[in-house]
Amino acid sequence: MPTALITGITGQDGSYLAEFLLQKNYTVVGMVRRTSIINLERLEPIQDRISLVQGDLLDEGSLIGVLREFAPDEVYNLAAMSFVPTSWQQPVLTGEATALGVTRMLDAIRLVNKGMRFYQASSSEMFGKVQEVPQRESTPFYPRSPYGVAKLYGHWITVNYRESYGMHATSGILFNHGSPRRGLEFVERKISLGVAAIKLGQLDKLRLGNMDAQRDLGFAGDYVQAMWLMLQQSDPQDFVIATGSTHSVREMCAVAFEHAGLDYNKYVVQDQRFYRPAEVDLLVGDPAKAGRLLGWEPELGFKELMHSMVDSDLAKLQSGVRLPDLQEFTTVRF
Ligand code: NAP
Ligand code: G4F
Repeated sequence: MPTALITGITGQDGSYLAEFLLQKNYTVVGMVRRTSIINLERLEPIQDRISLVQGDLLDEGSLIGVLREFAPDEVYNLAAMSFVPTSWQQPVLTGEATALGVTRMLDAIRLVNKGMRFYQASSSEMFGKVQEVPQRESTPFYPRSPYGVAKLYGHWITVNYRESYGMHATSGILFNHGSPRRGLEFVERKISLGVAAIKLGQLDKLRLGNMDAQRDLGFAGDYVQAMWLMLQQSDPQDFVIATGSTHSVREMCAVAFEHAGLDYNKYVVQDQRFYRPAEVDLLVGDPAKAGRLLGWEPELGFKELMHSMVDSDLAKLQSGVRLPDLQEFTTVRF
């Protein structure tokens, strides 16, 4: 059976992709970076069925070592500094991991075995100040954050290695996707956890930034299937993966609070600290090419996703799962 290497396996998408590939009988190898606390929460149910190996996108030698040892057929590069606000605070680190990290991995593949298939986790953040609505594969890019700029570098270096070396290197331009496993700092999870905490009397107010921003938001479990489909094509190409509809942060709040029987107007406070130096106002993708060539379409809708996240956070808080101190959660600049 084929072997897949996943970088970023400890993240949201990495955990869903690992589960998906195990169902397809892959041997799954996950690359994890060294941390002072082991961070395998999202992998708990499958930990005994995958191999984990240390490596870091900042260190090309470690990538070459992992590729030599496990000889994967497919490499899914999901690792990145993925949180947009942090990219203004740490622009150089963001460039090292999210941009140059892609070159390090592509070059490691070129050196070890350029027959390995490569997936790059590109992002709708690259469209930034959008030049066309909806955004499709041919839409010009205009990134609005150091993160978006770094992802754009990763995108073009993937195209370049494909064209320079004939590698099966593919870039998936994925629009926002969440799940109950989403990092706490991303807006839809901040909202679902905030709703659960307010409902249970553990929090008074939810502090947010720009509630007019609009995002095309799907379910991570649906999106990892598209990654795999891209690597099964004989002809490597780039694809937009999106739902085709968009929702404001305000709408996310309305749907999530309403699901818990609450009116968001009473609890949400707009706080300047959560506004960004440059905003991406509107993202909405056109997934027609993915539908046509990959046969991919999203299954879980926006409301169902928000509801499942609220339900999951309610269950977690009720079962006493220790989440970060809720006071800090509302004031730290996520
Ligand atoms: P995530 O939950 O933040 O996971 C990021 C992963 O990258 C974590 O496993 C993290 O490891 C790892 N990582 C960070 N720096 C690393 C380094 N230097 N070396 C090795 N590993 C490193 O992100 P996600 O939501 O799953 O997203 C997966 C990928 O898709 C990311 O590249 C993201 O930028 C991109 N993307 C996401 C979305 C979305 O809406 N979710 C949309 C478009 C594109 P630790 O656990 O050690 O921190
Ligand atoms: O949830 P966000 O932080 O996600 P953002 O910036 O769209 O980035 C996510 O999606 C990208 C794909 O387009 C990925 F590449 C990236 O890795 C990440 O997964 O913010 C969404 C929107 C923004 O417009 C932000 O200004 O929500 C707005 N927002 C309003 N209040 C907030 C908040 N965002 C956060 N994180 N926290 C707030 O309190």
